[in-house]
Amino acid sequence: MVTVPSSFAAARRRIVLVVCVLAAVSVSSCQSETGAGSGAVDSGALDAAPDKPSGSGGSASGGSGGAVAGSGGATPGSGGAASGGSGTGGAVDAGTSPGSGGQVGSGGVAASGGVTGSGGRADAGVMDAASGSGGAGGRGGGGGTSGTGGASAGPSPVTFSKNVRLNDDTGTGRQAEVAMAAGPNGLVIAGWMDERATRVCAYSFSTDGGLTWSKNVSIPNMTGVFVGDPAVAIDGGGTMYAVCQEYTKSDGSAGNIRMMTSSDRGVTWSAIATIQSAPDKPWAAGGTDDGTVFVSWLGNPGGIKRSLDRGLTWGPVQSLGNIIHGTGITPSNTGLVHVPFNLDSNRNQLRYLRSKDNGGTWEAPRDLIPDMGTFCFSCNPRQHPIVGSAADPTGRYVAITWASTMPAGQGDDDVWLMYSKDSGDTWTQPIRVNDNTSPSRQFESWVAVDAHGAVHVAWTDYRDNGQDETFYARSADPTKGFEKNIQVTDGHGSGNTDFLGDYKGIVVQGADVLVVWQDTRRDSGDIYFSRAAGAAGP
Ligand SMILES: [Ca+2]
Ligand SMILES: [Ca+2]
Repeated sequence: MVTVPSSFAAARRRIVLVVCVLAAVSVSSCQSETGAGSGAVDSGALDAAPDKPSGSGGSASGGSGGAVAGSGGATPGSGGAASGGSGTGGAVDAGTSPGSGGQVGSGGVAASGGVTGSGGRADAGVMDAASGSGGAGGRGGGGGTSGTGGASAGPSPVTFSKNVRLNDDTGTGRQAEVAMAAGPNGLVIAGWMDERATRVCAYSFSTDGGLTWSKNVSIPNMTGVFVGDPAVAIDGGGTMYAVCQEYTKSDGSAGNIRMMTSSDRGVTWSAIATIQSAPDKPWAAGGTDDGTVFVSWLGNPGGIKRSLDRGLTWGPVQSLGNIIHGTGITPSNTGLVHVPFNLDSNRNQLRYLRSKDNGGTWEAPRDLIPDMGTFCFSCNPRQHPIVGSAADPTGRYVAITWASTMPAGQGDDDVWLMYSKDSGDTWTQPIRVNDNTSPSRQFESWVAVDAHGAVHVAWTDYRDNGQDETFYARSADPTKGFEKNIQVTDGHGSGNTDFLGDYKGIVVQGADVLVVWQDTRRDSGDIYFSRAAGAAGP
């Protein structure tokens, strides 16, 4: 969505590409965080009755110990000590603040008995409002690698790496509006709007799954007024697509979608071409076939179209109706393509378009819910009706996310998710992802789905005194709730900022979860990346 450049006075020059500091991503061996409090949770803290309160907050250290033990395997060394996990329950009563919570700690619900080792993926951490006085404490064990007594693991641990800054400038210009895509053989690309000098769309890519990143490359403004709103994609053959909106009117009411591509893992890039006239905000997605790429844009009407030859030629435009912002595009390897978006924010329905032939033809659109809630256009920073989507590689398990104020929420922005297990035929109602217990803003959510159908969500979170932080949550099956929210950021910035870029990126690559976001810890905006190795594992 258009934002007026803040640094027009800067010299109008092509960005000189600066060498990127290729900071290695370090992965902590720690598997679970320890909650506040002192009373250790042993296996006895695993309680098959999810509605059992913890009483007066027997402040649990860890929720982790018990949670891990119950989640199918056992913590290394504890030898499957906790046989306690029932098939259904297992609340971790990790109360640090009696009466305030009712959160069930993550990892605390065992899919099957710990000692049997047959656990598989645990249904971890269902939020249970009936948990009564159980405290909010204890980051419940996200851990649970297989113990000595168990033959297989519980849920894969989630440990985010040290945050790495991707924009390689040394100044304090603002970077915002970040998107990310993953492809074959460790290929990842991130793109953002960059105001280090004259505003450009900037990109960095990785050929090793995010361990190291390239120097920044860019698409400058060439014939318009300014540029922004980058989008990125990688197709099944590994061609990278760097997309950028070039505005030809200063109010953002007209412009062109620009694109450059690389088919040699970023060694060389094509010339920058105009591929579509559009007023604002393109999105892009790589198809599973080499050379297949989708591009969408907002407007009245917005549209979507497909290329089968790396963007050289394009098929017909499928109209999307009046969309203000946000058209997630989710291809798959079975020909299913899912496209959910907010239609006409005055009427505010969640509209869903599906193709079963890889975007060759489209079914009649359906409205999944009639009201997506209230979007905080006037907030600082704003939340627009942006809709993210993702699916497992087959397109069967599909997730849609957005942030808005809904009647079932906290009275302010919350993160919502709808989930389908049948290729988009039927959907859950909106499920709240954020588990903070006092009202605060959670917004700018984005989603990934792994090969096992598990859902991974990232968003901006103001729960810690209104600071700008990024959080994450996982669920093996969102119909059973989400694991306890985890903070991705290892620093924080002021949340008192006028603009946080509207959206962010999260992708699954193999067994890893990759997250990219705008961060105000250093200046008015930088692009940071973190990686949770193995978090999308079986
Ligand atoms: Ca910056
Ligand atoms: Ca909230």
